[in-house]
Amino acid sequence: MLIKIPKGWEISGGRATSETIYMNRRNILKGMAGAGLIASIGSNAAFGTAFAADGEDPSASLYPVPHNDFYKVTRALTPEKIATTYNNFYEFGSHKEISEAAQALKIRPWTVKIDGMVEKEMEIDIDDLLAKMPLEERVYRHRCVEAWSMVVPWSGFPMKELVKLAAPMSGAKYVVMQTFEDKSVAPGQRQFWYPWPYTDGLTIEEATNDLTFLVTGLYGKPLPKQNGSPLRLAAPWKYGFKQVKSIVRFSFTDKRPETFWEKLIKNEYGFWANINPEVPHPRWSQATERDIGTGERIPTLLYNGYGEYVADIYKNMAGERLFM
Ligand SMILES: Nc1nc2c(c(=O)[nH]1)N[C@H]1C(S)=C(S)[C@@H](COP(=O)(O)O)O[C@H]1N2
Ligand SMILES: [Mo]
Repeated sequence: MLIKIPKGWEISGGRATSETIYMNRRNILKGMAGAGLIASIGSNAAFGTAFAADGEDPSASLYPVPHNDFYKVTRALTPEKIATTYNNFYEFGSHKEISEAAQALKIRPWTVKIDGMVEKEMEIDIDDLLAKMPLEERVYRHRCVEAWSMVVPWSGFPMKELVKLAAPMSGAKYVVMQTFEDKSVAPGQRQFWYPWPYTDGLTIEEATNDLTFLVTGLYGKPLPKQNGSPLRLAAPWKYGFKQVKSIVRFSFTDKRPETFWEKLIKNEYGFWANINPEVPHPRWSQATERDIGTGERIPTLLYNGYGEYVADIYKNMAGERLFM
């Protein structure tokens, strides 16, 4: 296997979390699961009462998770307060101040369905999934098509681990991610002109790239609801609208899906949506972006700075609308 030497984009390794704390918590859980003491983590109250205070996310005791220092970002981390109060989540309103409204979302019980072109369709409880997956922390850039961006420490696991679990058939080419649908908690879903539920997709090759991350936490804690709890995507070389929040379903298919944003405005938002400062949005430039932490305007990078990991995926795709 080719070992990649990290490039010079340095960060202070300041987010590194304690391996010791992590190991203790994980070992307790693994030991209990191994001994059959918890038949189904999270699908009953045992997990929550044993490890988390009332009202806390039952996955709280899993965090912090070990920091993966391989993916480095030179910019400063965005303050947690800003990353968790300036959000896009149209289910809760088509503006940035949805963090309070999003608290109406019920994140337990939460079941993730895996279906379509897979060996065996399945439904898996989120806490069972968390217990199976190798959780780690990664600092990634996050760039919205609206030309703002942030840098945050996500916790989660490589999407390729979920693809492995799903065991797609050899003919499957795409995986479609779908957000929950519940008008009673998400007032935005009563706005009938949006093509709910929110969906977006990746090719299997993209989904199994090392960079592609399924996020379960932020800043060393469970993911806040407004950021897409309990499970959202971070494929950081693509615009933010690809990063589906609060996922309830992964469907494998051989047909390229039409995504939420394509259904809504096809000439502005395409399937690939790779970041490129030289390809403007039809209504504005993508050359620069505003860092919502520092307020600075900075140059946008091709593939958001992740070209060394992902550019090869697209080398034989001339003719595809790769950048919007
Ligand atoms: N279900 C759902 N997922 C979504 C969105 C949304 O409105 N609904 N907005 C997307 C957009 S446009 C962006 S920029 C990111 C914002 O993620 P953040 O609020 O964690 O920064 O979520 C993406 N995922
Ligand atoms: Mo976005």
